Amino acid sequence: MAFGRSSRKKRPVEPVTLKILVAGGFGVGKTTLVGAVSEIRPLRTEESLSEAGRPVDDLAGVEAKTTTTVAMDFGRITLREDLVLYLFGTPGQDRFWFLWDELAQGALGAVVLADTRRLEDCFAAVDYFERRAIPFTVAVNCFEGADKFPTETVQAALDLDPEVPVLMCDARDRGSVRDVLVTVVEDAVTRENRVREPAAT
Ligand SMILES: Nc1nc2c(ncn2[C@@H]2O[C@H](COP(=O)(O)OP(=O)(O)OP(=O)(O)O)[C@@H](O)[C@H]2O)c(=O)[nH]1
Ligand SMILES: [Mg+2]
Repeated sequence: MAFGRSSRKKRPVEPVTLKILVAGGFGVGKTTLVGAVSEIRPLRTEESLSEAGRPVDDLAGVEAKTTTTVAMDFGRITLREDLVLYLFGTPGQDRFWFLWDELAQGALGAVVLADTRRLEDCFAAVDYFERRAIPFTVAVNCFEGADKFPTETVQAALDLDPEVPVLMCDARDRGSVRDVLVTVVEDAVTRENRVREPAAT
């Protein structure tokens, strides 16, 4: 049987699948971000915020929030015909840190979502990825009413390596989140190539 060019063209492309983490502090919009872009109904593990959690779950700025992620969010987006991202949203609260190592296995890169009204909430996520050399991009989720800062200010406040991309986003907006994910993939791939092919001397 002959395999001409035309029959080869019709073969479906087997996409490359990449795992991306979505991290950041409590209530910064991780579940919202995964839900905004996922082409499958996102798997969520939301539980109601309880009276018992009130002293530790700081709702300043997200007073309308009624639930929190207790294990993970999961979603999928096809960036290109041959490139599919699996998104894993992490739980935001400190008491679920023990899940992170499991979630981080095999991740190409990560988004650290930040809210400028409480930037310190994402320090732990930034530290986590820096320590493990997992490439990450910082995406500032621009809530209404939050002061807008230039990316350089955010970069300095988080004491980031100048190569770490910082961009503004709206976690509810599909296009905006897509742009963030494209940046994460491009940055992670660039870094990986640099590690594999050190500059010739
Ligand atoms: N105004 C505004 N509200 C947002 C935005 N993103 C998320 N929210 C709201 O903020 C609250 C927190 O969003 P979540 O997506 O649950 O945050 P999370 O980071 O998953 O929270 P945890 O899993 O509990 O850490 C929800 O009430 C959202 O509707 C945004 O970009 N703008
Ligand atoms: Mg969540």
